Amino acid sequence: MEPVSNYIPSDSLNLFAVSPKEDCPHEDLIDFQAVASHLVKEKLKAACKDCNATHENWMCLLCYDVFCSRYSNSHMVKHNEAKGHQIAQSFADGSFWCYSCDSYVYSKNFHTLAIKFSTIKFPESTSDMIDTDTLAKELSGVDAEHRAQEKDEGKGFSKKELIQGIKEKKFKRVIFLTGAGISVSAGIPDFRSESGIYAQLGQCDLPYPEAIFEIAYFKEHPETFYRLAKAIMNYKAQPTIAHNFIRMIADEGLLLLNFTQNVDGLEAEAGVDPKLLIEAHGHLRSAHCAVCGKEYSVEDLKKHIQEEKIYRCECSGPIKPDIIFFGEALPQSFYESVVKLAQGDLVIVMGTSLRVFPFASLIGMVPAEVPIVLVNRENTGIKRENFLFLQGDIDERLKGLIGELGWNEKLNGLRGENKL
Ligand code: CNA
Repeated sequence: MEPVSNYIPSDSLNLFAVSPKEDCPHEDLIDFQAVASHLVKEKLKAACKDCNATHENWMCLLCYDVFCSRYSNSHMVKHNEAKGHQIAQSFADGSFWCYSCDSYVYSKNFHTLAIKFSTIKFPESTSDMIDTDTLAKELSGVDAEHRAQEKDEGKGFSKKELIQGIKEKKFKRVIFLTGAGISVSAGIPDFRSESGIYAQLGQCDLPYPEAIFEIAYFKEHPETFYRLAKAIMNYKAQPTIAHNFIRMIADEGLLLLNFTQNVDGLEAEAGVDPKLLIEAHGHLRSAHCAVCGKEYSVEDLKKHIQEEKIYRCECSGPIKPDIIFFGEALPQSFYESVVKLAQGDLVIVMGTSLRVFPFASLIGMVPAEVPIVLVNRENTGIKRENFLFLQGDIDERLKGLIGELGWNEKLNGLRGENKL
């Protein structure tokens, strides 16, 4: 695939942080327990203290006051300037921004707030199912500082147990949590790898790379996202070994659910039943106005993207495909399916940095007795008992696994880039 930057004007050579800063020195000022007690349903509905705006507000993590975003009347920015309170949480997507670091920030200390945010934003589908305190306790075992020590090693769960358990159908309710890394070998760049989208966006005129996927930024500057969409649309990707591995688990009747962060549709392309697929960050099969929400033809949107014209609604808002941008709520199906994490008997995590919330909080909802297998280049912060880390290239690691399961022929019969 051609670099994304080929489609984007390189009139700025700014380089930006490519992921939330994990060592923000200002988080020491936060009393996380106190913030958690202020993060309640009523707070999420609060209007901006200065202008009464109710849309896309933020809560200051130092004084708990609520102000509007820089895309409304910038009262949280002004609050930071006036009071020096640096860190705030977005009520649109639960992310954390530090004004002094000028960056999204995250560390294990924010886990409880991230989970509490997810559970109260959608109380109708989660409050009876999830006990936030238990989750927070579980998550204290997920430590972002512990990365990539083991190869093929685990605690309390071995590769032999994994293979035997699948062969003998001891695992009957397998859950996959997947991310952009499983589509990289199909030619679609991920976000955070060295050659990922964020690194390539270093050459664009964006305030910071994540802005390209922020709904508020898109409403003002849709053209950058349209160029990226054109690059991705023009690339006809095929399912990878990872997509086909999920399909094979499904064919064995062992798949409970695949939560994916990907929007490329390659799981369905590989033949995974859409009913077993939760596309947490949406898809490219339909389109709506980013401002008023009116539905538009995705084919017309694609035509506009190809011709590099902004497709606008009658309200003048730009039309976007139904992928979830930062600042937008995840689909209801995501929250409704969260309960299934307690029903799985094996969880396989592949190709994700587990940095995007609330998706990343799923890992903390896996019961302690259920083994988690991570197939990834680096350990994305999972540290617990009952854990096996298959480190390395996903396709290579899965090829080995598939061989040991005796499924080579099955794989060869499936479509896509199987490369055996
Ligand atoms: P990410 O943050 O870019 O993380 C990808 C992870 O996969 C990293 O840990 C990489 O080290 C790892 N990885 C990449 N390639 C390989 C490989 N060949 N072998 C082993 N490990 C590998 O992406 P996440 O999915 O965690 O972030 C969530 C974002 C990415 C979601 O909002 C998605 O919508 C978004 N995204 C999706 C696509 C897609 O649909 N294919 C592409 C790019 C971004």
